[in-house]
Amino acid sequence: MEKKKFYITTPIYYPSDKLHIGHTYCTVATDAMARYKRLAGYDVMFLTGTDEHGQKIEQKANEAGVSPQAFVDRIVEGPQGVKDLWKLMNISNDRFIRTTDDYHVAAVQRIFKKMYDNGDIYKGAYKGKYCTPCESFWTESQLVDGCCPDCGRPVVDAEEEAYFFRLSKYADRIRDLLENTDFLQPRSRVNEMVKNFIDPGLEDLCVSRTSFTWGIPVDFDPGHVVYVWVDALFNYATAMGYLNDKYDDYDHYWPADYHFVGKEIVRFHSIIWPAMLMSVGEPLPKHVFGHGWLLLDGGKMSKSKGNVVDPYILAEKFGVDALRFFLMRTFPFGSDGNFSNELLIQTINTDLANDLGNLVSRTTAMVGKYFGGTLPESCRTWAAPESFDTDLISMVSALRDTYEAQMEVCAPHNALAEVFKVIQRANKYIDETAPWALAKDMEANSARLAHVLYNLLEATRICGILLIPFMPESMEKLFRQIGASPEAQTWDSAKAWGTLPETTAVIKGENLFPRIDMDKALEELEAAAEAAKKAALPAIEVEPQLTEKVDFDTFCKSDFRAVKVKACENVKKSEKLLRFTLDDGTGTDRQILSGIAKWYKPEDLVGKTLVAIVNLPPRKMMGLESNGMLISAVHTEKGEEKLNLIMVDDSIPAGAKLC
Ligand code: ME8
Repeated sequence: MEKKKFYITTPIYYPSDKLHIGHTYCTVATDAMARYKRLAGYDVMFLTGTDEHGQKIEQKANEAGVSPQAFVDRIVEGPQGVKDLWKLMNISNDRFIRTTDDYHVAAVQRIFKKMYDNGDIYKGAYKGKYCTPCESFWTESQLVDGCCPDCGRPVVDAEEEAYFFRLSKYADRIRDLLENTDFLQPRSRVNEMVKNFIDPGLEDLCVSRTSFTWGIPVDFDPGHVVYVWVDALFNYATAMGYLNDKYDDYDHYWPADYHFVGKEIVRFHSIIWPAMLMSVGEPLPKHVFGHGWLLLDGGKMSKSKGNVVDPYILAEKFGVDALRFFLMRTFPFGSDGNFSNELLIQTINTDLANDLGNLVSRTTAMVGKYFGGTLPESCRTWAAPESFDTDLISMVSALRDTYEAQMEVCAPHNALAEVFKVIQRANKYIDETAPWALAKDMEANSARLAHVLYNLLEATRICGILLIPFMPESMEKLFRQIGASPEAQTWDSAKAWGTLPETTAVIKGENLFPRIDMDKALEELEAAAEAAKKAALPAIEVEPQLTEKVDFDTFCKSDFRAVKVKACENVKKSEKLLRFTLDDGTGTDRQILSGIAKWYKPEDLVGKTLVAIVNLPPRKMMGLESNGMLISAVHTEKGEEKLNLIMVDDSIPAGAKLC
């Protein structure tokens, strides 16, 4: 029988900065869903990629002094770039699209022309408000307190010749789609869209720009580039081969089953995207799911606020699977959730170390200890089951269905909650059956003990299968430990209690999820975040040069001389000051105080020839008089201030004038 297809996408990410845990959240959710569908036997297409055009990228590239293409190449393909992060997070995407890929560029030009030819795109003049960071146009009525309704930043007036898309023409059909179908999920997002955008009246959308060049050129009107959202949204179709020859899966996979997107881009996906598809006469995606945000201290994570969380640090410290699991287990998928390191560690300790880890290690240890790793034949059944036997078996046997029901409504957090209810039940079963007590009289109890342990292995196996989409690598290890062959890891076998052969060899392996010392881990995370922040700082920074001119005569009034250090000591009660006794060539010692104790030991400076300005008025510091100033070179290295005294050749006599 031909497999049913399932096509799912993440948003394509802006490669304007390194991605953070918020981006990882959406991609891990999509990955878990894709893996679940593959497990359940679907022919899955999972697409992700990068959205590389637009003014924001152009500006960032200019700031970095590189071309926009070189700029995005580094963030997409470079170390700790987008592709690298998805590899780290074990993301199983089948395809990756970059909107700078030639085939996509050519297809978008064809799409734009198609909408122009059918009269849905026309030329007009754009007057309105533009949010540069969001690359979004807004009408006056959409602004919130005069600022961008998405990001809250100020908008600017913009006016230019531009192409428009007849979004208004599709208002009724979009309203119908939102209100009368399950296209947009969760349902609460429908009300937001209708109230905020449809009810006030949909206006035509400006879909070309002339004020910058980093975009897909409108090929029939040079000077215009296609609005980045038109370019970006069509990625979902071009990556399957729509209007291009690069791929030929469009007829097979389109329409997409799910677009997973963050809540702030639901507007683009549930209004503009279906309207444009209606315009080009293509079927609409079946569902758009608008998930919530991971918040940090109650606010959105963003690079500009400097409050982003680095997935590399967390994955290295706790393991990729633990991180994936935490993201999906903790936050209801449609709502916002507050991220914290404490919550992450707590979840790992409670669910993974305590509940799942203990179940696996206790069960495998007991099979090893009491039966040398292999249970005897006929352990599968027991003639007179106790109520807790039937309770466990019926709960585990029903698990796949309850799990599936939750996954089908995009509630991975609930699906995981169902699995963990069973894991907790299985741990309780260990207490109820007390295998260690049975083991005291093996002659009498060996068959019963073997049955109890078989039940525990089966419960573990079935929970393990349903956890594959969330923690694929750890479940491989788990299956090895409980001796589950590939046939005992399938979706079908998750509903078939008793699949594990009775004489399977169980291996007590490494602890799958070691317990984490909260205080120690928090401290280490803080240090790692600090180090990462430092590493991101520029290697060398020097103060910008002054542009204000000083006239030559004024400059010449400063008297710079070579001076030799006769003595140098720390000033009492001062951490900063050194007191220098200097030979300045006049025959009288000169005293200068200098705030450089952080960088030099006094004894190292004796005998050196330095440069001082000697005609400054005297200054008192810590009760001592300073006559002049020593000249140093200063710069910043990785955010740390560095200072080097200017030392000159010792053959230069004391008092020599520098000019
Ligand atoms: O929006 N919590 O790209 P993007 C949860 N290029 N999700 C978050 C998040 C957080 N703290 N921060 C970001 C774009 N995201 C467009 C998409 S699709 C045709 C074009 C999510 O890199 C965000 O909600 O700014 C969005 O869904 C995704 O990351 C990409 O954001």
